[in-house]
Amino acid sequence: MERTFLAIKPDGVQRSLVGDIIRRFEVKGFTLVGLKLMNVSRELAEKHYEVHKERPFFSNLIEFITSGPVVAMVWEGDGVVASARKIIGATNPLNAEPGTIRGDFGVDVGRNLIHGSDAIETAQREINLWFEQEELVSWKPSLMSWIHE
Ligand code: IDP
Ligand code: MG
Repeated sequence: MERTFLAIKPDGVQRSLVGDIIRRFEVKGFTLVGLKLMNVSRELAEKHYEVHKERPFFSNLIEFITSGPVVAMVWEGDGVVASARKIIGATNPLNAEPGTIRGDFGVDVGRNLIHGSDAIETAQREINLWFEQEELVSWKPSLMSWIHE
């Protein structure tokens, strides 16, 4: 079953948006299989954002993501990787459509509330980076037959 890694960034936690953000993935019909509130070490942050290490915003990004608690999550479902990216919206909240998380709650690319894996392979890498295998819970919601034909 397809899985993705999502993280509510420190701005989402500080602004009391954790419940609202989680709710969007719940009501969509995806299954939560991993969840933890954590402070992010510089080492983890740098590994997570490794592909951006040459970008001018890298040091600000690392400062920001390590500045306060983050809610790290793994969600499961058919097509969850691409669908979660749509629910999250464009990287710059000013370009994100209303109805998306970034479109509804943000105005600044450096405060865009949530991370979501950009591809199935990236998701696998990020889940392994952020979670131990035993922290993930495989379960079948009992209302599945009302969500899937
Ligand atoms: P994504 O989060 O939509 O996948 P990426 O291009 O992977 O966007 O960039 C990772 C994160 O780096 C973004 O979510 C954002 O917080 C930050 N970022 C990206 N581009 C810029 C920029 O031009 N200025 C400042 N921060 C940026
Ligand atoms: Mg990205």
